[in-house]
Amino acid sequence: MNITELFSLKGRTALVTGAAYGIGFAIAEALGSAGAEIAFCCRSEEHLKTALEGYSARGISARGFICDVTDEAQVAKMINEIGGADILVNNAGIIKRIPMTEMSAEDFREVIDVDLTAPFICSKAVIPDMIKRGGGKIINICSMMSELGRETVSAYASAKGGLKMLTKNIASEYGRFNIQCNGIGPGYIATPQTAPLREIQPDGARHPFDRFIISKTPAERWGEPSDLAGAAVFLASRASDFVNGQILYVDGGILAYIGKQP
Ligand code: NAP
Ligand code: GCO
Repeated sequence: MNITELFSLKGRTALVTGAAYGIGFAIAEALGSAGAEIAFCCRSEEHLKTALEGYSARGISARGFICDVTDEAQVAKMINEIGGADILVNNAGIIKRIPMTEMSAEDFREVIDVDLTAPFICSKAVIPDMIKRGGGKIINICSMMSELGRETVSAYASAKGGLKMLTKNIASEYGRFNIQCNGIGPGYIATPQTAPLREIQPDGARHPFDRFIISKTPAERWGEPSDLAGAAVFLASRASDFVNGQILYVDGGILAYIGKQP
């Protein structure tokens, strides 16, 4: 097999959850550009419509579904309509930035439900068909918070830490069926999810957290969703057939760096 074929996704079906915009959209675009047939989901009709226009404008043929990934019946219906997936990217996610002692159990559970239980639900739904097909790829979108904590993100860090271990467990339990389950751990990426952390201040200054992240990133910049494209194609392709249970951090060096001296 030549190197181009090794990274080709031609003839594969990829389902990317939460891919109406942000990281999911960029990953779906990359997988589509590598030849995969794209299916994606989100909860909002408006987001779905805009996303379909976006994929079409980029020459990507994508099928979009309204599906809340925390709802097992909706997930089963979507995967049945897709006809199964060779590649599943568990990308859909939310965050609630609340000091832990002020966070309700309901808010905590909602974050766990989307960021951890939903990847379980979606993975459980695709694995039986992947086994019948002779194998598959599951990619879980983890986080810096799979390794680190910080104020106000207790639910999110708990979910992303759990997602790292779910990744390792799926790899352990289903590797013998030629299913590879790996994670991508993005650093701080400029998307709607992190927009509040990058808001320009009333005096025109950059957000303090924005400046903090720049000081903690050797690349001295926020990541762009497109920075994740290569890692996603690699982990979705034959090139990673002997890679299993790994988290590939695409973080501009944050996890390696103590941070710039003030
Ligand atoms: P985002 O901009 O908030 O986009 C989230 C996407 O998920 C949207 O398309 C949203 O569409 C969809 N979604 C949310 N809840 C859903 C649900 N229950 N069912 C189906 N779709 C749902 O987030 P992002 O920054 O692109 O992040 C994507 C993933 O990367 C998340 O797992 C996040 O934790 C992770 N991550 C982000 C960063 C970062 O710095 N941005 C870094 C590391 C990891 P609807 O609202 O229409 O459903
Ligand atoms: C936050 C951010 C982070 C990023 C990402 C970092 O509030 O700290 O939202 O959690 O979303 O997960 O990898």
